[in-house]
Amino acid sequence: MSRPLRVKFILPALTEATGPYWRPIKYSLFPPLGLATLAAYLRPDDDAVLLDGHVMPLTTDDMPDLVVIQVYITNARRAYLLADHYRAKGVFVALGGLHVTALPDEAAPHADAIFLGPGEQTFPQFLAEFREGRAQRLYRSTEGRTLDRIPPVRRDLIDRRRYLVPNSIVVTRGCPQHCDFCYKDAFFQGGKGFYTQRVDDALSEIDRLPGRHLYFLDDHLLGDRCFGEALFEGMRGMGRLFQGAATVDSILRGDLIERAAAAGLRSLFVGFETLTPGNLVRSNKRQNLGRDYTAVTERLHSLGIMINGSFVFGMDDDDEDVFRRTVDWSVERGITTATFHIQTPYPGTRLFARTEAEGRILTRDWDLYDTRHVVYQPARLTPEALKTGYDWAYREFYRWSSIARASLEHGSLKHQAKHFFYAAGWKKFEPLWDVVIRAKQLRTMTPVLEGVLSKVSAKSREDQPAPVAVRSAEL
Ligand code: B12
Ligand code: SF4
Repeated sequence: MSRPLRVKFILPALTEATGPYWRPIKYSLFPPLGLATLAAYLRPDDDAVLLDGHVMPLTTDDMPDLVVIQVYITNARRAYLLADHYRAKGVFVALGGLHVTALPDEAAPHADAIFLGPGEQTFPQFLAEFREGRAQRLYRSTEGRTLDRIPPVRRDLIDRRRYLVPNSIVVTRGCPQHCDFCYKDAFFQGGKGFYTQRVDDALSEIDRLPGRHLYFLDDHLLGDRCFGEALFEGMRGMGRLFQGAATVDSILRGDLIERAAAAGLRSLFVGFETLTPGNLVRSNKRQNLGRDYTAVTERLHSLGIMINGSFVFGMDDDDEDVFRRTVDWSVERGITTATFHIQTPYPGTRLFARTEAEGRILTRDWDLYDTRHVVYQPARLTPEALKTGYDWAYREFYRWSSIARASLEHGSLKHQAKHFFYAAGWKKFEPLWDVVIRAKQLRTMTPVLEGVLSKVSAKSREDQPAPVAVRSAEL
């Protein structure tokens, strides 16, 4: 057997984490789950460390055998600098993640090996070959993707005190939809674009997580009905409170959302994206077309589920009134938190290819591709008007008066209070969060979060007796 390896996993900070938009709490939410997933493929006698540049200083004076770096578009510059530094010292550097997959030719000169697509199949193959001294330059994930029997995520490498949501979890990969602006089709090219864990594996991982609160980081938690039904059945009676993300059509279809609420779903990130049908058609977001957005908000509210609405500004049908229309609708519909994005054509997406072919890409400075800057020529707005409108929308939505008005849209006093404290807590108490983060006391806030996420709705079935967990073999 070969000697044990010393491996260093690094998530370099996104550029904005050091810029004027930096909100320490936003970057202290989730630990680097992708890297902890990869670390699980090491041998028990290997020595691993995991550094997250958002929450801790990066030391670079060491000499590990292998450095593994996760590259997002806005940390790419910093990732390449780190990679160059370690390679100059003779350390083997592996680069992977969304940006490497989108632009392998850009990443390759900074790495000894690059990885395209998800790492569950390629990384263990690489490790075996690396130990034998015959690592390849390029590993591409293709057919044979599966999450069956993947080893447990190396959560022991995560310093839980540094995160508000150490219990983040992903039980699926990808998404069944094909929106033109999304990373998904490019990242999963060459193999399956949506697949799930076995339900019993997912339930076991949930079981291993301490406390009550969970955050599912899956792109689309309701994307597979059978999987969702079994997962939520299994979770009933576990006493969990959880958050996740889903599409508007999946909320309106069948009763999966009721099952999720009964299992403890308390807040959902919903991709509304635009209130204009023409934009949906052009961006191939067909699952939203003709859907009654108001019915979505009503259904979620009736189940006591708070809504984080995602909206994109600057699509081709958007003009000056898009900002006011979107904010007014969100406040009137009682959306709890909103995430606004300036449309951003990520390299590798169909949106990028189209925008580039039309000569509308204004800059290739990837640091600016953070959905807060205008990097392309909008059709019906000037870049300045788009940026000004985006900034205005955030200010307007999170004014005290807007938060209060949106809260009052809910029927019960408890739901109103929850909405108010959740939205205000997220955007209005930045100095308090900073103090808590500096004192490494984020976990003391978890009970507060759990309190705000507690049940409000009479319609929830949480009180019913818990059924026996459904195992994936029974599906
Ligand atoms: C958590 C998260 C964040 C965290 C990131 C920090 C962190 N701790 O990870 C925070 C909150 C900071 C964040 C911010 C933003 N995010 Co974000 N985020 C996510 C989210 C929900 C989960 C990431 C995750 O843990 N995935 C699960 C793990 C298992 O997968 P993974 O990380 O991709 O790792 C796998 C592979 O990539 C690969 N891999 C990765 N690195 C390496 C390295 C090697 C060597 C190898 C072999 C393999 C490998 O192997 C891993 C296992 O398969 C994803 C959605 C998603 N479901 O992935 C969006 C996502 C990454 N975010 C996105 C966006 C748009 C943003 C924001 C711009 C949103 C905004 N306006 O605020 C910002 C800023 C990002 C930026 N500036 O680039 C997009 C990215 C689009 C793109 N093309 O880049 C995603 C994909 C959401 C989406 N569906 O559109 N985000
Ligand atoms: S529904 Fe969301 S995750 Fe799925 S392809 Fe569209 S934008 Fe991407």
